[in-house]
Amino acid sequence: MEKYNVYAARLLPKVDYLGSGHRACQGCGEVLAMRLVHKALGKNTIVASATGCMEIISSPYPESAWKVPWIHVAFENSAAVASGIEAGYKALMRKGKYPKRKINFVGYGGDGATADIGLQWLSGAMERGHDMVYVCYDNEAYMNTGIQRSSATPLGASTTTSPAGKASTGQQTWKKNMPEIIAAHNVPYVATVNPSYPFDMFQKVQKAAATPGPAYVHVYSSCPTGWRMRPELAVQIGRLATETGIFPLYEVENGVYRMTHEEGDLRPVRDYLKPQGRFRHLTDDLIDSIQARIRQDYRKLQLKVRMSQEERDGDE
Ligand SMILES: Cc1ncc(C[n+]2csc(CCOP(=O)(O)OP(=O)(O)O)c2C)c(N)n1
Ligand SMILES: [Mg+2]
Repeated sequence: MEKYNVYAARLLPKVDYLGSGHRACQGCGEVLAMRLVHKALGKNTIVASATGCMEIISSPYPESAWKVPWIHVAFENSAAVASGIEAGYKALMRKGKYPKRKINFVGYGGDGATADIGLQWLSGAMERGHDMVYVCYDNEAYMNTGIQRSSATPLGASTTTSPAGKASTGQQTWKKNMPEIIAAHNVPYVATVNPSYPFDMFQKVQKAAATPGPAYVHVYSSCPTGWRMRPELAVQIGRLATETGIFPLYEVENGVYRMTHEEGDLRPVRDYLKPQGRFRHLTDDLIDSIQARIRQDYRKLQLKVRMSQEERDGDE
């Protein structure tokens, strides 16, 4: 496995807006991602956060790990609240009651909040064209309430509501493709990011914040507790997710697809599944069918990238 360059991390800003002392599990990939997101967003940021792991661990009353204005909202409505804050500030600035300045209005949700219960609120906020960023922290289940499956749980994963056993092989449905759903809203910017690729992530989050109008960022967020894996694997598992084609890194800018990290030959998905207890029960046949679908989805994405490239070349 390629070695992670620890020195490279020193090139990112030292300042943190999510303080230490929060209560995330040891080896939580999601909190690492959230910290990086805030390094990229900077000081002038207001966050509306859905109920979920990242809310629970950062704001147990009367404490807070936040150094930016941050509001805890319901499980489903962070996109609506963030869009309301944006609309309010815009009106105040227009009326001259607040100095004109760039503020990042941000909505946060887990995969359950985003792909399931909050999907229509998010769709509305994206469609109305608010100048905001929505960030989905995807740990592939309802983790803080006890590892229940969501529509973003991958096929075959064992969770407490899709348990593997004699009668079942775990999650029975294919993962919902949230970045594609938001890209279909024709918003100006959609990106997938992975904290195991911090510079790629940093640049995309900055781009999302600088984009006028709605932007969507989908964050790969490993979870040692729910995925039943060793906590020290957080960064390695993230690299494997991208190296196997399970979590490709790409962006869609005004409809134009671009890979931001190209893999030559994809690694076998088996390498990704093996270290995770949630996939321990999978048979060779099941792994083969997962492998086939991953390759198919990856090819479809490459095709979109190629078509974008051809359109661009044609325009020049
Ligand atoms: C309407 C409503 N239903 C259920 C809950 C209980 N609940 C809170 S968070 C959560 C799961 C969150 O899952 P996800 O969005 O994936 O975030 P994670 O905990 O995995 O970070 C549930 C079921 C709630 N707060 N409100
Ligand atoms: Mg989740």
